[in-house]
Amino acid sequence: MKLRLKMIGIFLFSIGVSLFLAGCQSNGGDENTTEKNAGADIDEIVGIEPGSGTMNIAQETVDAYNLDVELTPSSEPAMVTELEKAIENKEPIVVTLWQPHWTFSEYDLKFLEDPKGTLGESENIHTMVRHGLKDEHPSAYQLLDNFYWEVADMNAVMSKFGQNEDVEPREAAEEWIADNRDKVESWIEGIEPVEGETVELAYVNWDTELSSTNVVALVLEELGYTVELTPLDMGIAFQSLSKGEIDGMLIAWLPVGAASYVEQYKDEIVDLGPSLEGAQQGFVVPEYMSIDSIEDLPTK
Ligand code: PBE
Repeated sequence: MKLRLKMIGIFLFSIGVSLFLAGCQSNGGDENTTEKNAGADIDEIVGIEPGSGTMNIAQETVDAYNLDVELTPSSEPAMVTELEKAIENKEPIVVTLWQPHWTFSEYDLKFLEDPKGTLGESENIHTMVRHGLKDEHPSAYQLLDNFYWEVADMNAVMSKFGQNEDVEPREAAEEWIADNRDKVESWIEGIEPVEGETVELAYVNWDTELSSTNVVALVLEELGYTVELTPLDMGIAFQSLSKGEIDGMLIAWLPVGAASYVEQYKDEIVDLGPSLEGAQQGFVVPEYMSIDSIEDLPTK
């Protein structure tokens, strides 16, 4: 009787061991499959605000590569939250993102290669004003024309408030101005101060645009202007500028991001050229993902 129980015990034990080993093997197998088709479990690209340059070119990219993924509209903060959640759980995720952006210093991220170039290579952020601004507010026009800074400058402002909800973009811009007096002096040199004039700048609620727009607004205030800052969707901002309802904006990423809007409105707006060069947009993933190219994503 005792022996029999022992035999049954050993039998059950060995079944347990083989089940355990089988389990290990199938786990290993799954991992291999995941490695090979790392892009295959992606069925979504987390986007930002509909009507943004980013979403327009992201949709063109999904079409150009015939991707079998849903481009989900969202917002910059919601997209960043999704990215942070995925990173916390080491899950796969693809987002539309761009440089400069503070998330690149916070997390290990990479741009997926874009062999078709539909998301653009190097982008410049152009300043645009309405027709007539030069004559009606020459000092503001001159400052907007002179405003030029580097990726590192924008990053410095953006990281002060992007990572810290207690800091307002305006405060971050004030700090940057205090630390970069030389640059600011070079923009305002020779410009006549004004009294009692108001200018209105439109911006979109993105950290990059909040940075530049707040810096420029503060410098215009130094010159004596009252500055109204109006948050608008990108398409509405272009439309308003074309009608002369706003005076200027610092939101147009070119040659690719805002190209469709510029094409539509180019005759009704004045392009003052880049305020920043060497920006980039793309599909971005955490470094731990094994895919490297948009071509590794599932196609239809
Ligand atoms: N962005 C951020 C904007 C400009 C800045 C890249 C999302 C866009 O062009 O859509």
